[in-house]
Amino acid sequence: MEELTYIDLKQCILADNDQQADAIRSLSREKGFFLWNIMSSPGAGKTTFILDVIRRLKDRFRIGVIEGDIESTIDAQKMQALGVPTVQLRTGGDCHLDAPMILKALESLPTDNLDLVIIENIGNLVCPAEFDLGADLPSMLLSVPEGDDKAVKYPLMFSVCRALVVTKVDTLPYFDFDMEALRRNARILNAGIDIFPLSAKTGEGMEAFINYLIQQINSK
Ligand SMILES: Nc1nc2c(ncn2[C@@H]2O[C@H](COP(=O)(O)OP(=O)(O)OP(=O)(O)O)[C@@H](O)[C@H]2O)c(=O)[nH]1
Ligand SMILES: [Mg+2]
Repeated sequence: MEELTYIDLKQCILADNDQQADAIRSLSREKGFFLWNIMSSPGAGKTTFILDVIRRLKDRFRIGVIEGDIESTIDAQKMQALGVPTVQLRTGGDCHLDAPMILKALESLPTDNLDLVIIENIGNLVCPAEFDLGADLPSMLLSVPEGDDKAVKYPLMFSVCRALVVTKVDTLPYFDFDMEALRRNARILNAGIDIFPLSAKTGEGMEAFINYLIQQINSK
């Protein structure tokens, strides 16, 4: 019998992605900007959180934004309204951003004059975790209403992130959310993960995260 041709497309796609992620790392080193990737499920609070971070840091760092969405420019318009250079990536159905998309977006940003590039990834707790974007800080948001069991149910995302922001803590009185259980389960997967409970709505906990981010950027 003739030998069967077998091509593992996922392996090919991820290998190609990793090469492009290395190219992003070289570019960010050469140009001197810090790349911060933010992932979460839809509606966890990425845009609200990023807008608050930009308001707090835009006089200190030159910031640019890459906004990933399946459709619409709603979030990108909010970023642009704060006066930061913004690129909208419309995937038209793809549930994640990959390294070639980020390289393309970086071509449209004034990277010679930026200190911090923020990526708002597509709202999805699964697929974005598989794609290395060459970020200096891969991070995720988990909001209190989503529940404290998500590290157990979606382990890859918690494994690949260096920072976990637990947002919407102002809603803790209304949900059975066990912060210690979340910390425990996240650290089983990822012992070194840095965890920040906060609310982008009330500002509680924001300063601790901002100080962490400044320290990360300055130590690149
Ligand atoms: N109570 C409370 N609500 C919040 C907080 N952060 C965001 N929200 C609300 O959560 C909803 C979703 O917030 P977004 O910032 O749009 O979430 P997102 O993750 O960017 O959503 P997608 O881009 O669609 O994935 C909005 O109604 C926000 O006002 C918070 O800290 N506390
Ligand atoms: Mg958003």
